[in-house]
Amino acid sequence: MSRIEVERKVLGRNDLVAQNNRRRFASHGAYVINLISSPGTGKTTVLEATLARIAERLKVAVIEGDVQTDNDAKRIEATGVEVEAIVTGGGCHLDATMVGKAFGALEPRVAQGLDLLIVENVGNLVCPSAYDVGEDEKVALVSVTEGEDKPLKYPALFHAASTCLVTKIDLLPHLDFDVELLVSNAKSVNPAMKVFQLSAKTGEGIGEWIDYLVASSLAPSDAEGES
Ligand SMILES: Nc1nc2c(ncn2[C@@H]2O[C@H](COP(=O)(O)OP(=O)(O)O)[C@@H](O)[C@H]2O)c(=O)[nH]1
Ligand SMILES: [Mg+2]
Repeated sequence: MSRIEVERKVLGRNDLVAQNNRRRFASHGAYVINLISSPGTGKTTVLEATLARIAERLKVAVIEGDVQTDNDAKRIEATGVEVEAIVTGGGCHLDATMVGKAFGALEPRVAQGLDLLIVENVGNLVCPSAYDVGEDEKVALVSVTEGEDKPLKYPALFHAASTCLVTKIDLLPHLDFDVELLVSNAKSVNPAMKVFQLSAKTGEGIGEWIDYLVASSLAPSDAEGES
């Protein structure tokens, strides 16, 4: 069997588990997002800023993926939100089986209901984009220090994601960075991409992102019954 055939088979198996996850998430009525970016883009910091503002409006839980250490899970635990860690031990992405197992551990703690499940993927712009974990949407994050060309260099992620967060905009005055060029590059790869520009540090732009998350989480789910 060629390498491509093996990869196709693995992804096919992953998709079956992801559909099972999707049914389980839907049975709780949870909207599920999968955060994907390079290491250091600000996923955990955006998550902390989001949880601090959203926890009163939504029942929310988090699955934290990391290659090594449960440092990020500890940061989320400190916010008081239910969290389960996945340490991949070197693996460059989360797959549907890992997320299903972590959700199994979370399930008894979210029995009172769950509006929103947030998955923080392993920091990597390539591998996580190929793996469906049963999410409703992938959210790509790119910070203003990473270069305007990232959507063009990593199109698979910007095809797979339907929302893009441009992070760390508080740094713009110190940088020679063209946000409009980044946004137009993201939209050239995926014309339907929703884009939010924000700073987890100052809170600028976080409100629009939160309003979007609340509306998505409280909208009636259409995931159940999908094949
Ligand atoms: N200036 C600034 N720094 C940020 C912001 N968000 C995150 N950072 C910093 O970026 C670094 C990486 O953040 P982290 O959330 O751990 O990134 P992750 O690896 O994507 O989860 C940390 O030093 C954060 O303090 C922001 O909005 N503005
Ligand atoms: Mg992190």
